[in-house]
Amino acid sequence: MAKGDPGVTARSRRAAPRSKRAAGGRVGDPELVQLLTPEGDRIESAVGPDGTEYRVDFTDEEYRGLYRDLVLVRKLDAEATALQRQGELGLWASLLGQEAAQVGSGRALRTQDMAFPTYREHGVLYCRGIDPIMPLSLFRGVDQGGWDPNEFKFNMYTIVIGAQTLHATGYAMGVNIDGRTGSDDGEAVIAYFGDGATSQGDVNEAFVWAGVFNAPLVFFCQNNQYAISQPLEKQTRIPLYQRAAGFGFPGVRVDGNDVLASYAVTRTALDNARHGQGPSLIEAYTYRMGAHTTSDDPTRYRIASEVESWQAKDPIARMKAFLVKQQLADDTFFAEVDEQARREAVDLRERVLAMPDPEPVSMFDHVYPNGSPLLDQQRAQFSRYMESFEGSAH
Ligand SMILES: Cc1ncc(C[n+]2csc(CCOP(=O)(O)OP(=O)(O)O)c2C)c(N)n1
Ligand SMILES: [Mg+2]
Repeated sequence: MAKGDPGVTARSRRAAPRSKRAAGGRVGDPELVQLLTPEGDRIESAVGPDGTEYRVDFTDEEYRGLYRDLVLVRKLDAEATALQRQGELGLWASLLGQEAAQVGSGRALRTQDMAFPTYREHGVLYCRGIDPIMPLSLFRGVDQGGWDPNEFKFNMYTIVIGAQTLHATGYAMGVNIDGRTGSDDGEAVIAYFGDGATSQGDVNEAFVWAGVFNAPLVFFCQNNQYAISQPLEKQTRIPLYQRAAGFGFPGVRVDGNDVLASYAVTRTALDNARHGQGPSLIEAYTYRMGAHTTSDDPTRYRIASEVESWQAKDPIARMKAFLVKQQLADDTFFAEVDEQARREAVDLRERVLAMPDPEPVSMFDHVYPNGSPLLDQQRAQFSRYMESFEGSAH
């Protein structure tokens, strides 16, 4: 587990970066903040469009911790996909390819920060310390989500596209009203959403309200290039991060397959928010390597060569290349991480298969916190109905 804090932790001497480059610094990618190239080479710092300089300063242990996180969340995600294929889950929305955007931003959150996910943020959920089985019980249909948003500072998964950006804005406005910003201990809020969600009214309304009320909110858009079958060019004619300017707050595009840059950019945006500097938009430029969900067949709308070109930018491969090149990890370490991932996946599978089916009458339990007379009536009626089957073959 990485707890890196740029500027605070000791710099790794062996991991000393090669060179310093302005944002991207690569032909064709002038707008991308990147600190780790696809080949695994470190870039000392990168400059965002508003002149902000981004860098990280992790210890060797923290670099290895980030790699471990990436491998674990990918393995658990693959296990969930397999469980769905075997009929054990109703549906699964895989994060394959988006591990760095999620682990980088998830590890950038401080304990007091609040996150509002979509249905795909299993990596952020993992970083928040929530048992990875929680979303599986939701997708198995045996409960309605399961975790306490206040305990973990991680809201329920939201399937309604973009709705959580409004929830996050309202929450962040409340943080301001309660006076919980203005210091290092201040609370910042992060709202996750996709490229397709940027076309939703909810998201644009959230931008307006967050901007006007200076809400301590980071809008974190994982641009994975598709909204189910709809490619990015159907959502926008300008880079998504540039939309922020129209709402009066900063926007930045980060290489979402680079865990270091994703961390650096998110940590800066969160710290700005907690210090009262208002909202910002991060566009994490990444790619959905798998299907939209297990109900989708991406071969019907995208070509194999496109997927292959993104495989060359794989977030885990580049972190591994970095660790090897800098001699921060050896084969024993990589084998041990793989073994841990295998064990955790087996454990996840066994616990999913052992999940009890809920009593049908329990569907009335969480409708209202304190119940209601009408609901009591319905519960009693339903119980009588269920009892009518007792002793019968049905
Ligand atoms: C309000 C609403 N409209 C439509 C849908 C159906 N739907 C589910 S996922 C999705 C695409 C979302 O794409 P994007 O925002 O890019 O997120 P991604 O799934 O790529 O992470 C749509 C249209 C929905 N869930 N909610
Ligand atoms: Mg998308």
